[in-house]
Amino acid sequence: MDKKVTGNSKDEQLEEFRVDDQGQAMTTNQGLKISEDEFSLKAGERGPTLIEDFHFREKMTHFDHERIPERVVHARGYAAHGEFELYESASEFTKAKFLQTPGTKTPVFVRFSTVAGSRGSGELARDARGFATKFYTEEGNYDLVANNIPVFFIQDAIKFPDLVHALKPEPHNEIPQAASAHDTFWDFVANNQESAHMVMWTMSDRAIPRSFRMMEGFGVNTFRFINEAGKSHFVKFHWKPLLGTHSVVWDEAQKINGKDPDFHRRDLYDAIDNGDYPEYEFGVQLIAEEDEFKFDFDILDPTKLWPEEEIPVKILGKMTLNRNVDNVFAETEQVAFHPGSVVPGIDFSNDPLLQGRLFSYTDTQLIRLGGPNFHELPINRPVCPFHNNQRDGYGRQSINVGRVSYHKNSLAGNTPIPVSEAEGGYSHYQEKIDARKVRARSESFKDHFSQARLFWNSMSNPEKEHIISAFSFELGKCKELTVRQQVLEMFAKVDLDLSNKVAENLGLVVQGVTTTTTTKSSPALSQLNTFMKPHTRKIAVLVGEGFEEDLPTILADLKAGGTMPEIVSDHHGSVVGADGTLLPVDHTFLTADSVLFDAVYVASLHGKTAMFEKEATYFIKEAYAHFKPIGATFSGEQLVDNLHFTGQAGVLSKESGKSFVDSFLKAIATHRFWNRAV
Ligand code: HDD
Repeated sequence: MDKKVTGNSKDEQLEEFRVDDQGQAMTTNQGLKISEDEFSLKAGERGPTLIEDFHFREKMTHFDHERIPERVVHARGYAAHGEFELYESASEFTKAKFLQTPGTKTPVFVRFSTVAGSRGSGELARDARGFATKFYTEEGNYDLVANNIPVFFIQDAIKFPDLVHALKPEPHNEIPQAASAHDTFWDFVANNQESAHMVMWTMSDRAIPRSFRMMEGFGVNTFRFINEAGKSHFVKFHWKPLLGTHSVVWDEAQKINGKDPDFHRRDLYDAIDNGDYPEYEFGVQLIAEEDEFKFDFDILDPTKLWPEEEIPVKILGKMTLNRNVDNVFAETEQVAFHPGSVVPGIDFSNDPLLQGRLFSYTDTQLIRLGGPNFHELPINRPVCPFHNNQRDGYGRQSINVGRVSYHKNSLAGNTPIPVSEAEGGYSHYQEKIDARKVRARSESFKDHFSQARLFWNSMSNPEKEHIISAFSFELGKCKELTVRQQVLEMFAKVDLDLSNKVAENLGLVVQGVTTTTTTKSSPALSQLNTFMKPHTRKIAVLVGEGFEEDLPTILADLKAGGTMPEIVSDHHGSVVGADGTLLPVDHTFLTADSVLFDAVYVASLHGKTAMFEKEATYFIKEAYAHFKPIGATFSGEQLVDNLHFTGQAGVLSKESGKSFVDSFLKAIATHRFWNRAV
């Protein structure tokens, strides 16, 4: 077979492993053609199945072994292929080859995930999102294993099992699934106050993203860049989505989990399938080694972010996700990330969370993927050659020829052989360390509240209100009053007003707590300052029979503006316009719901059935309550008027034609109208 040439070295490599079964004769795994696949071999038509039925045995055994352990965290995930293109050389800071020459393209594979839930859980859980990227570079795989939140719950990896045990469903009844709203999680928070900053983020809109395509990614840990001259800079990694950072509201998130628990994966899959490729810029924050102690926080503390206004994010390139996987198990489930997979020019800091991560990831793959050869799975193979003396183990695929599997040797000319740094050999940064072995935490890690408050100070009013409701929801689900009280006292240290408002909702009182005083804020943290674009936003267009002849033009203009109008009506098939035009119906009120759309456009008052007005009214009311843009023209205006929504922020009903389209696109770009009277 000719080798596939796509210009993407990973795609070309994967092609060698793709199997198309269509049109082929069925065989056993031994290649034996099968003549019958519906009846097991029996002693007589009504008799018992015979053990000699090798086809039955093979088929059943394989099925019995289909499942592998899900990831201990980040079990629910979805992935896509793409490429990273460098805009600007980073050679001043790192010698990593894929970051040297502008225009260099590197194949990538990205897996997004929720953290707490099981593999089948709903995707709109209030949770951090994983954002793990494997760069298949010429120098080996580089993994940037990031989250959509820039800080972490704990400062030392030894506490990770405790955190995860507290967060996961409680062990005595395995409740609740994919939710932090329960006693053990909040008991952990109150008793491990280093979690304050990240909890502020998980209670914010960041924890309920609108789409994987609309969230930032943060490497969290502090790494090092090393340049050709051996100079080191501390570095934090960022992904910035070109569609901006957007979220849904909590009531909506909970409903989406019921209406479409696959909402985020469907969104990613469909966007790539439609050619609306998700794009993220890659940026770095850099601190020269000599500036390590110049900040009012410890730059190695993973519960601290580096404010972007103080340490700007330098944009180096762009990642585009342009290909869905062929097989979710083979690729998405079997991909194995590791923050320790680095290339020359990228090194580690002493961040104690990172140090522990460097152990955990390989260890977990050993049980999850069943042995030490997971690097040979097609999705995990580097695109560059790999040679060493590691041998054997379950599922070994390479056939290493020759008799030498040790170093040093003379029988194979002492190869494979380590090479010098000049020839690309990885050499660890020679940081000087003069210390005693201690089990301790640095004094400089002890301030848990200043940055939690900085985050709070940076929020707009609606974002603050969402945080207050999130705390009220989560603590309201805790059964233990002592847990609620301890958490209220803890967050009073962040902001008394926040804590008092939550306390009021819980019927409790907070007393005698001193709030941290920082007045600093970081505008980059508020989602109100993100990119606002209408692109790829889904509009539910409510249409009944006899629609006006201008409607198809309006829909075409909305599409040309980058949005995705979809027709919702009271029956499947088509709706018929006043002039006989047919519009194919995409969804009915039974199969769609306002929570699955970004905006609603009401184009008719009546449908074929009496249900139309009732269902459309419900649809509009819900979209309104979720602060979404609502457009209405023709007889649809009447429906919006009946609800007294006309004239409210983000409700457009007294315009028509092109001016309606322009205003509606602008409203869709605004995302939500928080100043609406509810
Ligand atoms: Fe982790 C998976 C991100 C701290 C141990 N982690 C995992 C994934 C992401 C992250 C995105 C999913 C990868 C995938 O899609 O396959 N983890 C983070 C970030 C952290 C972090 C940004 C904070 C800086 N993790 C962290 C600590 C430990 C782990 C402190 C343990 C010491 N993480 C794991 C793990 C997982 C994992 C148990 C589960 C599945 C896997 O590795 O492959 O090893």
